[in-house]
Amino acid sequence: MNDLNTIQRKPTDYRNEYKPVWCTGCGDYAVLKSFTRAFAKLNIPNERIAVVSGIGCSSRLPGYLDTYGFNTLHGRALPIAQGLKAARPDLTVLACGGDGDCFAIGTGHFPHAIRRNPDITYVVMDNSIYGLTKGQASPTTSRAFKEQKGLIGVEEPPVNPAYFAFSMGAPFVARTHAGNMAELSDLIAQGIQYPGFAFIHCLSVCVTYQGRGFQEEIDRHVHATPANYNPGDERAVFDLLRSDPFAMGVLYKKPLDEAAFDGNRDVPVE
Ligand SMILES: Cc1ncc(C[n+]2csc(CCOP(=O)(O)OP(=O)(O)O)c2C)c(N)n1
Ligand code: SF4
Repeated sequence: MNDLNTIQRKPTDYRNEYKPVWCTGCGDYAVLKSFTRAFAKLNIPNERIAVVSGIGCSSRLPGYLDTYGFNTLHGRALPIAQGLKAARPDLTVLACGGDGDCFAIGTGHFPHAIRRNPDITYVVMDNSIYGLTKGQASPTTSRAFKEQKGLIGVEEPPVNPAYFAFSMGAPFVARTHAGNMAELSDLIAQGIQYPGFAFIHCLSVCVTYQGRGFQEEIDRHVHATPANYNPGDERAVFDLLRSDPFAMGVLYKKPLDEAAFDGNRDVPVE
């Protein structure tokens, strides 16, 4: 009989028999694969993983995994993931969903989850649109996408997810895109290993309602962080996050030995 602790699991061991209903070419397929690659890389037993999502095309992801999963309510992935982690700290808990789920209806939960700093990895699949409900603008929709199919245009500038997370105090902030599965699976694995709230902003194309513009923008602009970039240097992180929405990789990683005082009006923790 095999010892469960010595079995080397493969990415496919984390998939169930259900075939995703996503449109052909949707970026979320690559995100699903990246989840399974990260789990296999860390060789986590399936029954030790729980993935909690909200509602949206991207939020279907837990339904395709052979792990615990919960496709909850729109915008409510984080409260439920936090409750689960509080009740079952032994589980590896991840949350996931879309930009609408995180930055529109669910946005009130995001800073408070960050403040509590649970050991949860949160992957937001940002297609800068509401996919499931057929192409309405979301808080991350760029004004440049005005002419794209399905969008009537927005007047407001988009939110900056990584900067938002960093400014609220998230200790681990990363960004990548679904076209780079090697980086995404590595970032998910790093997020799982980081002992606190890990936020991963993943640009993921909606081929049906976003048109070509989003993919072209990704192809044209994404690049790695500079070679001398130090994700532990908060001033450098601030400058990068304010100036460069296309730098990919680990953007901020709070050193684990750093005191808990974050410059707010609270007293430093001894
Ligand atoms: C309380 C509530 N309000 C609205 C909806 C309708 N709704 C379902 S998914 C969605 C937005 C989905 O966009 P996003 O979260 O970005 O995910 P995507 O489908 O793009 O992956 C909306 C508005 C809902 N299901 N529940
Ligand atoms: S509508 Fe867009 S986000 Fe939804 S499955 Fe299709 S391509 Fe993906």
